[in-house]
Amino acid sequence: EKLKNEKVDITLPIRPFREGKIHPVSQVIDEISSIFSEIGFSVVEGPDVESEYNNFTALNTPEEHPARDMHDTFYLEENKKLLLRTHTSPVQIRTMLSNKPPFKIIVPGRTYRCDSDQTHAPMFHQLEGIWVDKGLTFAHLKGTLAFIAKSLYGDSPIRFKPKFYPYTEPSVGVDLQCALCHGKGCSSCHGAGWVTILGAGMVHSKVFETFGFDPNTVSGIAFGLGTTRSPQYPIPSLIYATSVTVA
Ligand code: 2U9
Repeated sequence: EKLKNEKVDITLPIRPFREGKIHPVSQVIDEISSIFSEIGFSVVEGPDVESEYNNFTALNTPEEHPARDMHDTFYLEENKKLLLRTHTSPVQIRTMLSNKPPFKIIVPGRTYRCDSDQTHAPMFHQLEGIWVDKGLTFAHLKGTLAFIAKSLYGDSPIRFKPKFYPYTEPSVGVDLQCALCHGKGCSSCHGAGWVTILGAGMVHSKVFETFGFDPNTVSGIAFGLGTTRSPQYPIPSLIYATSVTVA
């Protein structure tokens, strides 16, 4: 009788609860990583706190280079030996230190610079990549970047322009024709008709020499893009992560 009277109805539906979801920045990184995996790149990660050797010296960035200025870099020690990485390139350095070519990797992650303002956060995300093997040429670089641009942005034309980075030579910037105005100029592209989407180049021979790799035998392509700053992504989660105002 007691059991019958004290029966508890456990079939009551639970109260609704808020579901979590993947952060838009992580979605962007996952989607770009999946595109790179189609052409054989694996994903590698590394620490946010780095040595000045991995962040600068090994990347052909001498002590007097402006990028080393206190204004750009969060140093963690008076002697400037430890810092918050200013780019994800130290992970490529770690890979070169512990592996022999060939390797083909992308490196997504947090990066830090102390030059923030209303449109630049002191912590932002980058995705860089490096492919080192025998016989890689500028054609491999152009082909890889054209494939990535097409996968991310569809059929908008791209153009290459000369650039300078201490760790690549020659270096290029890649522009995408503005997907909103098709090159006419609008508020999204600041009237230019084109938007820069990434930087890239052939790995500098001095970088190879640091690791004892013979630059006459191996060559490499390298590239970098900002995953939170790239405008005009057509894929849905990327639109969610960026906001574009149409003129
Ligand atoms: C090694 C050798 C070469 C990585 C590269 C870029 C060009 C580049 C920036 C674009 C916008 C990052 O998000 S951003 O601020 N990066 O343009 N990065 S080549 O080159 C390397 C890296 C490591 C050993």
